[in-house]
Amino acid sequence: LEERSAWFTADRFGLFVHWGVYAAAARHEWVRAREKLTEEQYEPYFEHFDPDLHDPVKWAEDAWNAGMRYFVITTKHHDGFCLFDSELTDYKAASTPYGRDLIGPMVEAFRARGFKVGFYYSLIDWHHPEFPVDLYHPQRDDADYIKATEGRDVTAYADYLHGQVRELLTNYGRIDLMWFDFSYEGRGFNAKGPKEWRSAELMAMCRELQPHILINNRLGLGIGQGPDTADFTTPEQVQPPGHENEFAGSAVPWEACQTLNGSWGYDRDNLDWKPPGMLVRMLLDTVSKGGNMLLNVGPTGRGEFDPRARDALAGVGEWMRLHE
Ligand code: JFZ
Repeated sequence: LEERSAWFTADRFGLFVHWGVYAAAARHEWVRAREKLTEEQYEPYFEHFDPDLHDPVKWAEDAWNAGMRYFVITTKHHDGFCLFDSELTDYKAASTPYGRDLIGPMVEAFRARGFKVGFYYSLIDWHHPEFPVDLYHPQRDDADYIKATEGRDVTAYADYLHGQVRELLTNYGRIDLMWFDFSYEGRGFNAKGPKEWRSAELMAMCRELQPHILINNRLGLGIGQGPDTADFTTPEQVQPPGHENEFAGSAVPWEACQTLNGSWGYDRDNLDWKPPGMLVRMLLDTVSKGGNMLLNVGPTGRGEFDPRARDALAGVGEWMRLHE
């Protein structure tokens, strides 16, 4: 683990990107669940998805200038929409008006700029016909819907999830990091965790396809040194307190993931933008405790970084250059 994670602990600072059809709704990546939208109500964002201003070379440039050295992209989020050209579904960018794979060009652009590349993949999937409705699902309060979907077979969904991860780790060259999201065993009806995801088997497949890969801790398995254990932990939207925190000083790398404004997906009318000075202090706080920071940008539906996100990254970059 120490050898495999050497680049990760040296790089320290990464770019997280949450992007999908929810960016067009521009009010949080959980919009479908928050507003309990049906498949039909959510459909227009897919039908009109056409990020005409998307330029991954620009994204890579902005992130590099902020001092970021690795990149993690949502290949699929909880709504089930895939940025990659999966053969296992039509719910993907290639089937929208945009009409093509978004992951290949992004991987290429970020690699060319010098980034390590990681894939976020949502274990949760509100689109898949065999994904059992649970307490997070958009139709969680719809008794008729729950009744009608009672027979859903989570093992059939797990086959799909394993198949998609195989595609991701086969079709895009070397992948440095896998960021699964997330397990919630014990939380309400049809809760899911390592048993439903078949996490141990999934992890073994990742390690077979990409032996050097780093895997996060949201598959519901243990952490640390062992065949079935995660390689790093992911405290979320909190800075682990103090040098005595549960992660500091342990052999297991940790990575705080943070947002620019509290939302991961593009949230146009949000006013909680963190000023660059705060972001710098968060980065210093993390690094001083031996951790990484994965800072998120939620690009717009047209494929750009919002000017407020670009300003934030530029502000961090300014500090970087003054302190090189
Ligand atoms: C998850 C997602 O639901 C969210 O949309 C975003 O992608 C984020 C990075 O990850 O949110 C979580 C997942 C797990 C916990 C908290 C938020 N958790 O285990 O405390």
